[in-house]
Amino acid sequence: MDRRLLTILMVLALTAIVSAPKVFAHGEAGDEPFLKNMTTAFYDVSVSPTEIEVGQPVTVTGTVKILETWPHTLTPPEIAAIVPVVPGPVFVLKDRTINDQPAIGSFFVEKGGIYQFKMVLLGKEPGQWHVHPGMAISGTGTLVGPGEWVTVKPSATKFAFPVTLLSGETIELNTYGGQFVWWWSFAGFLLGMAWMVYWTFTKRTVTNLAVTMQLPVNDDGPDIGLITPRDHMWMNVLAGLTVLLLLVGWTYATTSYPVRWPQQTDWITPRFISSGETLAEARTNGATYDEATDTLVMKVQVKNVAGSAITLNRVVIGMATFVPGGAEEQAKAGPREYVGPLEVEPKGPIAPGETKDLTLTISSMIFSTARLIPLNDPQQFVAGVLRFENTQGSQQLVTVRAGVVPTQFRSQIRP
Ligand SMILES: [Cu+2]
Repeated sequence: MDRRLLTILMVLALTAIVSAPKVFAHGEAGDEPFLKNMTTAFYDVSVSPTEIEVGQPVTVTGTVKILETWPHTLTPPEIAAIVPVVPGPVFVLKDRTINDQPAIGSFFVEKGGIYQFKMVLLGKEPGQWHVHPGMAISGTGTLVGPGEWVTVKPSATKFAFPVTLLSGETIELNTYGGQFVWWWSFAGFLLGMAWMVYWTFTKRTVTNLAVTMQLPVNDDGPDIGLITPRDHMWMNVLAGLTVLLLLVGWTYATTSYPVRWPQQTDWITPRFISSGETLAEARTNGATYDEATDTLVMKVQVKNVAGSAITLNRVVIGMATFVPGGAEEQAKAGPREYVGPLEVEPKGPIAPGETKDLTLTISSMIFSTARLIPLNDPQQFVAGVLRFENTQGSQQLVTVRAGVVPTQFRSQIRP
């Protein structure tokens, strides 16, 4: 490659690295809106406490429902794991349950499934970290739930993560085998580097591609001194050292660890959690979205099929929860940045047997910060979960989907 071009590229790369501002989000805004609102709904999420010292626990609880509206363009959900979404290995995962069952690894999931999770994390690195629960779905990727800032303060006691093995021996998992893994990988790296440096700097293989490209595949190019018998000798030495490294590794593993076990997989099918006693039948009659004011208006026809009056107390869209009532009600619904107000018109409960046309108005910055509503997509849908409650306190989750018509784009508003 032209040296000047290479220099420019290097300078640009360095500038990008040095000048990049601290990144806070987890890329949730980057995902297409359908990937968030049509796939899952996270609700009742809690991350607490939000201030700890290194080594102390943070508990993440909540529920995620895989929606019946799962897009057919995505692989159907089959296997998933609930994971902490944090910036790098700044916490360790100590304990995790799904629907009250220990979930060491992944578990089987299905459309419509409801998964209550609990994760206990231990603070490992001091700092301010944004902690989200996420659902890593095989074939789709990680769908992120609402997050909360957690401050991890330095501690006088050193971070420890002891684990007792089947043999009864207790090891420190944070450092176990760390030195060996490092030096062993480094030995392999050195061999690779020796090979690369040999062919790049002393030969015309890479620096003179125009010449070497002219040669047929199995031509050593002896007349231009490209590959000599001496090179063959050194490459045989490198290959020999690689085989030796492998032999040493195998012998070391067999003699030092006579009892070995394959890595264990424990996939569970979590116990079924119902969407609740049937209280309501809901049908959407379209929605509009005003980007300039971040306002979603959804028309829903609700029929009360329960024996007592019902009310709508939550609308969950992707990682966001919208709640009727004031700040106090909102604070109970999840991490602050992902909870917004919900206005239901007409107000008041729906009597048994009554069918009411409701207008749900949600004005919230979350729509644009998390990019939840499609604005320019071939399929303009928004899906969400409506939660109804009757006077006895029974609740039902109803998944709805509505076509969204954008009424005003932000670019139309000129300052
Ligand atoms: Cu985040």
